[in-house]
Amino acid sequence: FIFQEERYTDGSKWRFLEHKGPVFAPPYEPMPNKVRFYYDGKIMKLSAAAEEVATFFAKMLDHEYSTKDVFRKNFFKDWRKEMTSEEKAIITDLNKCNFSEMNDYFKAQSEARKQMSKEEKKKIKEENERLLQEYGFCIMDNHKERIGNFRTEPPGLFRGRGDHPKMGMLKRRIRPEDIIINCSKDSKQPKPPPGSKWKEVRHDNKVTWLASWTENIQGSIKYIMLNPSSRIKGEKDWQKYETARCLKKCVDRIRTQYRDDWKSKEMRIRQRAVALYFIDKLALRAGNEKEEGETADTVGCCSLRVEHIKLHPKINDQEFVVELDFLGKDSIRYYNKMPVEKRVFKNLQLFLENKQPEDDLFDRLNTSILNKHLQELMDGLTAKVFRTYNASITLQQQLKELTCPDDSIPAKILSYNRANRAVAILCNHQRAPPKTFEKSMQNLQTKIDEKEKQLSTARKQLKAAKADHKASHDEKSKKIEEQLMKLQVQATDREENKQIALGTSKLNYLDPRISVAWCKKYGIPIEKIYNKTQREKFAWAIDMAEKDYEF
Ligand SMILES: *[C@@H]1O[C@H](CO)[C@@H](O)[C@H](O)[C@H]1NC(C)=O
Ligand SMILES: *[C@@H]1O[C@H](CO)[C@@H](O)[C@H](O)[C@H]1NC(C)=O
Ligand SMILES: *[C@@H]1O[C@H](CO)[C@@H](O)[C@H](O)[C@H]1NC(C)=O
Ligand SMILES: *[C@@H]1O[C@H](CO)[C@@H](O)[C@H](O)[C@H]1NC(C)=O
Ligand SMILES: CC(=O)N[C@H]1CO[C@H](CO)[C@@H](O)[C@@H]1O
Repeated sequence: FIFQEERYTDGSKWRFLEHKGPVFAPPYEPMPNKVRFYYDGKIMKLSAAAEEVATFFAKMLDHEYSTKDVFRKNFFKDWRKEMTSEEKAIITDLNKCNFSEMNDYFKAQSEARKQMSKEEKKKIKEENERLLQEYGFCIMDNHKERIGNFRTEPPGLFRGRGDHPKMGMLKRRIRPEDIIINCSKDSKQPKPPPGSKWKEVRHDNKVTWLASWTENIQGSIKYIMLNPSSRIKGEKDWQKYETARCLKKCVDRIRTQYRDDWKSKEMRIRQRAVALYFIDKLALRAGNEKEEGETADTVGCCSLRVEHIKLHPKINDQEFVVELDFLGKDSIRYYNKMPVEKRVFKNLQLFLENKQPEDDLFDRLNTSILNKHLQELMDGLTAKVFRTYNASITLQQQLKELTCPDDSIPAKILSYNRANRAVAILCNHQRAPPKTFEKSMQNLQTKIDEKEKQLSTARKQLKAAKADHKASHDEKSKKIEEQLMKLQVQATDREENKQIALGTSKLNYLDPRISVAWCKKYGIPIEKIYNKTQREKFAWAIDMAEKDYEF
C-alpha cells in the first residue's frame, strides 16, 4: 500500500526533517500623527506599546464584543499593563477613552485595500507566493511536504466561543523566544530573525510538529504542522478509517458482550455497558476528554447528569423511551427521544434511584475507565471510532438506497447530499440557519421564475414551429428544461441543508473512499462533491482508484 514504504517500526515518525521555522506577524506600525486618541475629551499621545493595544480595541469598536462588560473589563486590565506609569495615572476609566479616529483610520485603510490597483494586488500576491515557497514547505525524509499553517497568529484581543470569561484579554505577540523548533540534527536548522533566539531547538522524531509555542490566554500549546495533504497526515487519516473497518468486523462480539454486562452483578460493569450502548446507538462522545473552558458546562456520555435524562415507561404508544437533553461539544444542544431496550431502561431506573438532579448518572464510571475498557475490546477503539464506523456505514447504505442509476447528474448529487445529511443528523451536526439564508433562497427563486418564463416562451415557439413543420426549437426548450431542473434541485438541496452542517462529518467521519468510489461508479466528477481543500486532504483516497469499495 502507498504509505507502507516509510513506516518505521521503532515508533519514530521521521528520519530527516528540515524547515525554515515560522513566519512572524509583521511588527507594529505606529499610527500617523493625524490619528489622535482622546482621553476625557483631550488629545493624548500614547506610548507605542499602549497605542498598539489600543488599536486592537479600536478595530473592534463596531463589534458587539466591545460593548460587553466582561470584554471591556478584561481588555482594560490587560491594556493598563502595557501603559507607562504616567499613562496609568491618567487613564483610569475606559468610558472616557475615545478611539474613534483610530477606528476611522482602519476603516479607511480597509476601504483603500478594496480600491487597490491591479498592479498593487499583484505585488502582494507575489510576495505571499514568495513566502509560501520559502517557508511553506519542509523536507520530511524523501518528500517535499506542504506545511499547514506556517504563520504565527498576530496579536489581538481574545474572543473565544460564546460568552467566554476571558474575552477581551490581550493575546500577546509571539516572539522567536517563545518558539520551540523541532527538526533533525543533520538538517540545516532554521535561523531566528536577526537579533533574536529560539526558545529551544529539539530533535524529537516521535512527534510530527515542526514548531510550537504556548499561547498566553488559555496556556494551550500551538503547533506548526504539516498540511492535511501530506503523506504523514494522509496516513493518519487512512489509519482512522482502517480502525473503523476493524470495528465493523468485531462489533457483533462487542454488542453481545455489553448486552451480557447489563445483567452483571457489579454496578460499575452495568453502568459501563449502558454507557457503551449509548455510544454505539446514539453516537455520543465519551465526554470530558478535554477541558472545555471554564464556563462552558458541556457534557458527554460519561459525564451525563440526572437532570439531562428523563425516562418514560410509556409515551405515545412507545415503551421504554429515554429523553436526553444536554449541551454537548462546542455547546451544541443534543436532544433525542428514543425507545431503548427494556433491560437498558430498567438499568437506567436503577442508576437514577435516590439521586439529585446534579448527580452523575454513571457514578461508577469516568472517561478514563471507559476508554481503557474500549482498548481492551479492540486495539485502537475509542468512542470516536464508533462515530466514524456508524457515519461511514450509514453513508454507504444511504448511497446504495438513494442513488438511481438513471438519474441525471444533478439529481444524483442531490442524493449524495441527502445521504450526507442523514449522517450529519446522526452525528448531531446542526447549525442555526445562516443569516443570508432567506436572501439566497429568494435569489434562487427569482432565477427559477425566470427560467420558467423562458421555458414557456420556448414551448410556445416550439408549438408554432411544429405547425410550420420546423423542429429546430425542440432542442432549445429541452436545454431550458434541463437548466430549470438543475435550479430546482439546487433549491431543494439548499432548503434541506438549512439547519445542518455537512462539513464536519464530511471532513472527519466519512471514509472518503466511499465517496470516491461512488463518484467513479456513476461518472460524477470528484469536484462536484469535494472542493479544492477537501481534495487535497483526501488525495490519498482519490488516488486509490477503486470503483467498488466496500467499507
Ligand atoms: C470622539 O472624538 C471625535 C473627534 O475625533 C468626536 O467627533 C466624537 O464626538 C468623540 N466621541 C465622544 C463620544 O466623545
Ligand atoms: C448507527 O446509529 C443509528 C442511530 O443511532 C442506529 O440506529 C444504527 O443501528 C447504527 N448503525 C450501525 C450499523 O451501527
Ligand atoms: C476514574 O476512576 C478511577 C477509578 O475510580 C480513578 O482511579 C481515576 O482517577 C478516575 N479518573 C478520572 C480522570 O477521574
Ligand atoms: C471547502 O469547504 C470547506 C467546508 O467543508 C470550507 O471550509 C473551505 O473553505 C472550502 N474551501 C474552498 C477552497 O472552497
Ligand atoms: C535526539 C534528541 O535531541 N532528542 C530529543 C528530542 O526532544 C525530546 C523532547 O521532546 C527529548 O527528550 C529528546 O532527547
